[in-house]
Amino acid sequence: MISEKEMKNFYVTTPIYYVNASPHIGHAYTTIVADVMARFHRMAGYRTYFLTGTDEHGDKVAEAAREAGEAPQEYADRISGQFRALWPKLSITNDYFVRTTDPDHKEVVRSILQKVYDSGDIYFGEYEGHYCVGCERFYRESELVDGMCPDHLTVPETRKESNYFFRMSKYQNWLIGHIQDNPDFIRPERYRNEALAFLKEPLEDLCISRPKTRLTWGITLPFDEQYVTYVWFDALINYLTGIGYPDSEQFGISWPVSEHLIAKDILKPHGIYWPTMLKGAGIEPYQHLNVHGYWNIDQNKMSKSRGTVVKPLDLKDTYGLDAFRYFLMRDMVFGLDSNFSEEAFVQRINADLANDLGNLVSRSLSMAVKYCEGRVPAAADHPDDAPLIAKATGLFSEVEASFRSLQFHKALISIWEFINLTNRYIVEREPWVLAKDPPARPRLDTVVYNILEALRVIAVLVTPFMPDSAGDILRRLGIEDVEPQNFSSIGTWGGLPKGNVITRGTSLFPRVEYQKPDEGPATILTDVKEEISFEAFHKIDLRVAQVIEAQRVNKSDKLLKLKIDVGEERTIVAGIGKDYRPEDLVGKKIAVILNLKPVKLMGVESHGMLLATDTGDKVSLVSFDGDADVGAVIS
Ligand code: ME8
Repeated sequence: MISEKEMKNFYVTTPIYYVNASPHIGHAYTTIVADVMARFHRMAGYRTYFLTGTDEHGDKVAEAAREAGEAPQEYADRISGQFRALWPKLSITNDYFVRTTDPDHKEVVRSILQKVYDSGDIYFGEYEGHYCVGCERFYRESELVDGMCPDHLTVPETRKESNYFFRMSKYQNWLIGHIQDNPDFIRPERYRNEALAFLKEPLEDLCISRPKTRLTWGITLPFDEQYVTYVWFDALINYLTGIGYPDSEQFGISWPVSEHLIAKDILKPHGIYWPTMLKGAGIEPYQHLNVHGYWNIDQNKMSKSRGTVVKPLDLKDTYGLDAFRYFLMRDMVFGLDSNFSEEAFVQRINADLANDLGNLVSRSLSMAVKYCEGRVPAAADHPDDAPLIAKATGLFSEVEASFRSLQFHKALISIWEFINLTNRYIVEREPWVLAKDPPARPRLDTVVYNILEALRVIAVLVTPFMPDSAGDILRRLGIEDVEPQNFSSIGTWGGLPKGNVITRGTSLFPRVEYQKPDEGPATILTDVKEEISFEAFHKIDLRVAQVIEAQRVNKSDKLLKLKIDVGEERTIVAGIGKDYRPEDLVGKKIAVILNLKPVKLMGVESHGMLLATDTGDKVSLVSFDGDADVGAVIS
């Protein structure tokens, strides 16, 4: 048995979001990354704690409440409620939701302020400077761009105030040393360098109060009733409150392994203020600050006035939650900015989910039903299967290494390489040929077993990213317990029990068609074909072609390689080899789709697809009445 001390722990946090605006894709991204990390660690046997919440005090929130005509608390309750209600809809599995207006949080903030005050690191002083209301902070002259706040592009107010200050400057050298001694304290490296660049300038003390004459919406200082706490000194402490600081068991377990997730906008408070605050309060620094880039919309910053704020629920409702989670994790390289476009999103769904994974699921399950009476067959060792099994057994470590370096997109690339390897395994082993040869029965069983087991390995590894679809695949494989923490055979081969009942089910990821915003919502195609517009049909480049050459594809009795004339020469690969002999095809006029994305079949690239019926027993080519012109459009 593993002792308490040996138990692996994991603690992940998101920023607590301001309640001055409703949740958008940026908030969804950070929270989904945290969720994927939390789920992965639970699956890998870590005792995991995941914290998110809302930041509710300060000028910005007070102003937003005023604009909405509500009292600050009432307003904060309402918007905080929107965040809290959103997360379960995105399958977020946070353990706790912290609010800075919670009484226990206020208590912790006051106790830390008192502690730092008693130690002499908080003093009373006067300050005059450029204050940006949007950022809730003073700016140095050198930080302004043309006299304006670099973030809000507004001219800051000049403010003079008597306030309380935290001696941040005292900890400058300590912080530089800590960042240098712990190269991954702030990561990726570009943000570590950015933090070190801030620290090249002398660090000023941090103003940590606001006089109540100007702002009352905040936590009253424990040592002066006339002041409230500066919102950042209040907000950062949520990471301690959320795990029951100071004396809960959870705090002892989680704090030493804390992983903060933020975007680059709040690097300074997290990379500079927070570690020095912790040092001042006599608390160990967090373990890692993980900083990601920004989602831009059509190459621009999201903007309410331009109407480019992307709402997570809109995307989820149109395309499905797992597709949305997959896209965010696959298309952003953690640390760099990424551009969101709905068109790119649709392309990803169709290529990676509908085509690669969706097809694998439906082919594999169909074969089990058709050839093995709907049960997982028995397998035997065969040397030809070694590459598939080797990739499968190494896959968990590959994915884990990508998680460790925050390269989530790479984790997905590794899994997709395995999906493609499995798809190739099916094409090359040709179970449909084995099925026609009774002595090959044991080999057919092994091939089908391997395909189903590969699918199990894939489903387990995509669980953190796409929990609903992964659970669905596992259940179709007859695995009932789909709770990640109960997965026992991660990184091993052969975990799928022989005899499990297989359920075919419906298409997991239907293809989706992108329609420009003025054409109405995107259409999700299902197995039952829906109506399409005339314009959509016209996007298909359907032509008359003439076969110039035809030959069999090596090692396949089904695939033929055809050279065709459509006004230009093309090569296509077609699965008609059982019903048509190559020599009978030369000179024939056939119907082809020209604008299909090229695919490689048994090593031969196909630039188009011919039209034929396929009943399972017989393939029959579409032909023409009379003499059709080569290259003519079919409409
Ligand atoms: O800063 N792309 O709250 P906030 C990616 N309350 N992520 C984005 C994003 C974008 N375009 N826009 C926002 C605050 N985010 C403070 C935090 S923590 C103690 C206090 C995400 O509501 C990203 O995580 O402005 C960013 O850091 C955060 O939302 C800022 O949220």
